[in-house]
Amino acid sequence: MRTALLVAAGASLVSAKSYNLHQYSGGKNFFDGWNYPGAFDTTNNAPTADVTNSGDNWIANKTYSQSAGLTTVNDQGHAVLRVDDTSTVVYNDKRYSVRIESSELYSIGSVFVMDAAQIPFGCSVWPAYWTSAEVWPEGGEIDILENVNQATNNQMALHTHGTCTISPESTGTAMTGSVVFEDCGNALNGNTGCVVRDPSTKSFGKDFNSNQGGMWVTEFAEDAISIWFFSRADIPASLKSDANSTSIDTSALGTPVARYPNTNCDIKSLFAPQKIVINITLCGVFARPTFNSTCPATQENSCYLDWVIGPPANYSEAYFEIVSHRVFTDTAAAPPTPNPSGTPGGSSDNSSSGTGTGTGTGGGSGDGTGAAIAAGVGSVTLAALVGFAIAMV
Ligand SMILES: *[C@@H]1O[C@H](CO)[C@@H](O)[C@H](O)[C@H]1NC(C)=O
Ligand SMILES: *[C@@H]1O[C@H](CO)[C@@H](O)[C@H](O)[C@H]1NC(C)=O
Ligand SMILES: *[C@@H]1O[C@H](CO)[C@@H](O)[C@H](O)[C@H]1NC(C)=O
Ligand SMILES: *[C@@H]1O[C@H](CO)[C@@H](O)[C@H](O)[C@H]1NC(C)=O
Ligand SMILES: *[C@@H]1O[C@H](CO)[C@@H](O)[C@H](O)[C@H]1NC(C)=O
Ligand SMILES: CC(=O)N[C@H]1CO[C@H](CO)[C@@H](O)[C@@H]1O
Repeated sequence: MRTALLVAAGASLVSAKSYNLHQYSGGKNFFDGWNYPGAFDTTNNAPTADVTNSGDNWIANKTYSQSAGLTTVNDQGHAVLRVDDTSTVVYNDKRYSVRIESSELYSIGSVFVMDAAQIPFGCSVWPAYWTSAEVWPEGGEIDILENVNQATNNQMALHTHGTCTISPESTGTAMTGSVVFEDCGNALNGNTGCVVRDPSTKSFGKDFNSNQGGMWVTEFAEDAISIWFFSRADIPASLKSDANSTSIDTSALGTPVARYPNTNCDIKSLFAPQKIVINITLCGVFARPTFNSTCPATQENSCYLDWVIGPPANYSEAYFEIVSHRVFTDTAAAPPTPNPSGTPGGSSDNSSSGTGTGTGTGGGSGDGTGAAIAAGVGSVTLAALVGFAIAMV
């Protein structure tokens, strides 16, 4: 089942930055609500290959993922997704890995929160936690967690089918990450997307894991796509998985590590509803050509020849351990406060197509949170909110 959520006006009128819990994935039921796109390919009489990335891995189907222990829930109730670390792989064969996708699609007006205790890393390993439109690349992609081999810092990116660039505004104090590529358009920069690098080594690989992991919060909003990263010790109390909060207020999270404002990027037209994807590729178009920058290359295609094939010992660290994944939306909001005349809160006129640019609050404070452009709290009209909801359908 897939459902394109409509962004409706609701508590958004009270605070445009507040979202309500829509979906909680955790504990023994973590894998409910996720699809396994891997399937046996009868044409080639082989499992699904990671074709688009020329990865040296098979994508395990659901049955195999479960029977081979590639997707499990551990004793702590954390979901584990791993590369096959028990099989010896022979030349010309591939190693099994996993890919799961949320069965639901989430519209603008959603926040994705991933609490992970461990992420896969190591030579040949390319982990990713990202979102994709059903129709790709037309509907856009948001890469929240991605890097390869023994890299030390996370790299985030947007991929768009049309023109989108990270504006100078966002390269200043509006975010803490550094811009690696400005163009989000897919035809540019060899398809790298507009990459922003997290300055913290705790955001990826070895340091992420040795600091007990952390949390990514991704706000998919019309005025900006923003990503926050908190290493375990820095996760705000209200956001901890244990707190199990039913709402999130992104205006309380401080400066994001990456912020893609709609200034030079029409988010509303470039991004269709997104599904969440968690996958681990081996080698492929990203990890293979960059292998020798952080890993010992002894020969051409050392990535495959020295790592993927042979004994499995190199993959003992190649797993995600996910404490919880949550999706908050501005749809399931509490009903708007009734207005004095007793008619439903807000205006019932949703015919106009407002742009959602309010007067904003906090602009000009110079503290970097400012950008304070769109989504001006309290000043966005219901018509504007519903207007962009309609545009998304
Ligand atoms: C699932 O994957 C396994 C291993 O590749 C394969 O043997 C099996 O036929 C697949 N099952 C289905 C229903 O495709
Ligand atoms: C894995 O994730 C990356 C994330 O950017 C994506 O480009 C790639 O298509 C994914 N591959 C598979 C096979 O899931
Ligand atoms: C947290 O909330 C979700 C959704 O309401 C629920 O399914 C889950 O059991 C809760 N977890 C804990 C630890 O309370
Ligand atoms: C990696 O391999 C490429 C291509 O063979 C080569 O040009 C480059 O110098 C190598 N880099 C390192 C760090 O060894
Ligand atoms: C708002 O627009 C939608 C889509 O056109 C329509 O189904 C709905 O009835 C409208 N609601 C109001 C209150 O006008
Ligand atoms: C980094 C690492 O663990 N490398 C190992 C990969 O697997 C080969 C073959 O088992 C070992 O020789 C390497 O030490």
